[in-house]
Amino acid sequence: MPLRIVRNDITKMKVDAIVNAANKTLLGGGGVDGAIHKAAGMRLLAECMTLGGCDTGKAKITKGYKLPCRYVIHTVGPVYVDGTHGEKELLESCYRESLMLAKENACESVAFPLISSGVYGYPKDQALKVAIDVISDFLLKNDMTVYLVVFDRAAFNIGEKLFSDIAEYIDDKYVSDHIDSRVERMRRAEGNRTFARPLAAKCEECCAAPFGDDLDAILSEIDESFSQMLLRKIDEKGMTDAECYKKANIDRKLFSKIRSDVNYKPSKPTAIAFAISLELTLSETAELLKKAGFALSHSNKFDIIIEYFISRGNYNVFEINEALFAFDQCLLGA
Ligand code: AR6
Repeated sequence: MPLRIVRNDITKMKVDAIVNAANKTLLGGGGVDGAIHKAAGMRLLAECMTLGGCDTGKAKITKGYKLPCRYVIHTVGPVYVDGTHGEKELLESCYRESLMLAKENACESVAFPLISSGVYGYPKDQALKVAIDVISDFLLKNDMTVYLVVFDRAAFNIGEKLFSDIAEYIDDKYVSDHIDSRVERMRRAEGNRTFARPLAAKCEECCAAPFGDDLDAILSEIDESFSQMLLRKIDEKGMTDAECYKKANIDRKLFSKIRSDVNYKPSKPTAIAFAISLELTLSETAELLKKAGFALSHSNKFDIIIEYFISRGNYNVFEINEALFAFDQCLLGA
């Protein structure tokens, strides 16, 4: 089931559990911890007082009280020193332990803030990478919807190198696209002048042809549908259905709908998510998209970013979503 990156105040998330970036006392503090205690009310503090604190990298669970979630999972992130004090392992452990607690308590949805990335000073891009790595690994084996809640856009910054590479790629494609479209416009104008009459004459010829029976014959040879091609590719790649939809960041219900409806028409991000999950080449991706009536073009950033990742053989849907989010595009998956 999917990982979604959203911009929100975590205290407003209607999920089974939200995760709190707490300190070892579990008795409240500033940042997201302060916001959660304030929104949950004094009874949360009262329950926290019974827990006896929590070690760094570990997690404990309480009720949600006045919050719109059932539970709050309190975890204590590492204070970032210089990256050589086991910070990464401890931060990974926060996500893992919180997810395990959520699972043990039958949570179907859980929302995380970017733990340690505020007062505790963990560099935000690295904190985000740790979060995405651990959560996506967990989601490959477990059914849960996980939200990574990013408070403000400034807090969300993908690795500088990746960002500038993509920005450059977009620029290049825009430039070539603009040149192409100018050439195309001229060619069309030229073509219209040269071929206006002969084309009209030809049209009369075809329009005069009877096509009643032919149309039936043509329709009976209708091509493989999106759903059929998707299922065929899953088999060819030796994947199970579950492996495919989890890797695509698509939820099981949507996949079942696609599987059971041979004429299902997915949204473009869903179709692309499957192409990424199946690790299709650019031309195979084009073929799959065509089945759903779509194409990748150079006239929008979304398509160019997708092309950027596929052409580099990077099929990590979570990294792609990270980039799409940073460029203000809609995300892949359901
Ligand atoms: N919703 C979502 N994210 C938020 C919210 C919110 N309402 N408020 C802040 N953030 P921090 P830490 C983001 O400092 O670094 C506390 O005093 C924020 O932008 O809350 O783990 C505890 O008691 C940042 O990206 O947690 C500890 O002493 C992220 O949440 C200490 O801070 C985490 O920032 C823990 O520090």
